[in-house]
Amino acid sequence: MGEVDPAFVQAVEHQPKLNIIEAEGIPVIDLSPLNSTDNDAELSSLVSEIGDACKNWGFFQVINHGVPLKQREKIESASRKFFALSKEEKKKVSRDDVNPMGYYDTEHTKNVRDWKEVFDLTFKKPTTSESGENELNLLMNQWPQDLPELREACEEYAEEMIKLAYKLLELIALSLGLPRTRLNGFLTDHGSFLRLNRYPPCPAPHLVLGVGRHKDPNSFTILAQDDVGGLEVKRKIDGEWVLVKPTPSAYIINIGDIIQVWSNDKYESVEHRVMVNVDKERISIPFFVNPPTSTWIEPLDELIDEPNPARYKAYNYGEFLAARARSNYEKLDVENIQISHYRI
Ligand SMILES: O=C(O)CCC(=O)C(=O)O
Repeated sequence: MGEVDPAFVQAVEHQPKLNIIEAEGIPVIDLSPLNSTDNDAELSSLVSEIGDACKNWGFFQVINHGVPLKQREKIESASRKFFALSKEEKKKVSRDDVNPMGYYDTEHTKNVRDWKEVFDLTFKKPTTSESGENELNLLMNQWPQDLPELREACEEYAEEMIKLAYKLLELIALSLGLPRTRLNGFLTDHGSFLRLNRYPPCPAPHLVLGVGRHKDPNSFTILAQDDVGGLEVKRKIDGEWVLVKPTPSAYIINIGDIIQVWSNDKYESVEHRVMVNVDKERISIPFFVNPPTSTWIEPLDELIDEPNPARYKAYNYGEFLAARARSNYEKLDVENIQISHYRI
């Protein structure tokens, strides 16, 4: 296998093993009970499956989720066409210091460059978001001129993702013993965003990662992956990296830092990373479900009491993201901010 630019090379302890363990155990949860309004027994068994998956894995897959296959095929095909454009065309819609939405191929995770290219999109109206240092960043989508189908596919898909996000948020609330709509207010005026990831073939997949090990800072993520595979999850019971086997048309859901804090550690955000392939490209499409950046994140009142006091101080989500963003685009010598910094 060939060599690669040292900027991409992981420290030896983080290099992926190519003899893969497949995580057959990652729960696959059927959401069809949500379609029958009057079957309480089925709903409560679904809620306990969700609770067990959140507690034991922090990851699960959902089937019969209600997202039309057509929308998924449309966005995947448009993504492939976008990434097939020349570098020059893609650079015309590059993100920059002012607007973090658009194309880029230099993201770093844990200060090592990721083997990937990315296109980020927001579904809020053109807006400004306050960063930690009270700078104003403009969030504005950029669309390649000659690929109108990309915009249509992304807009339709994002609508479906928001519907699915509410279903999942309600199930998670119920699984924590909360009223069904307890968390819904956090998605009003939400700052969720959609990412198109392409992991090109790589001559040295044993040295690099498509995305380095990380936990998601958001509430949860809804991920579509193609049939190539590469997503690995750090299994809670033994710390082994295990591959999430692609399940056609399923979505992979992972709990992020915000749910860990809201739930006061009842659920945990789990580390994951992406391996790349020597001869195949891989496409994945995460939808990051975010509350507005103005939200203060802290354990929910209902989940704290005397024997279980709050384990985190409140933090401002926009400031947290702004601190993270500084390390996403350049190699720094310090670890990026984590929720552990707010532990009481
Ligand atoms: O591509 C994947 O499977 C996961 C992507 C991911 O973790 C990310 O974009 O943060």
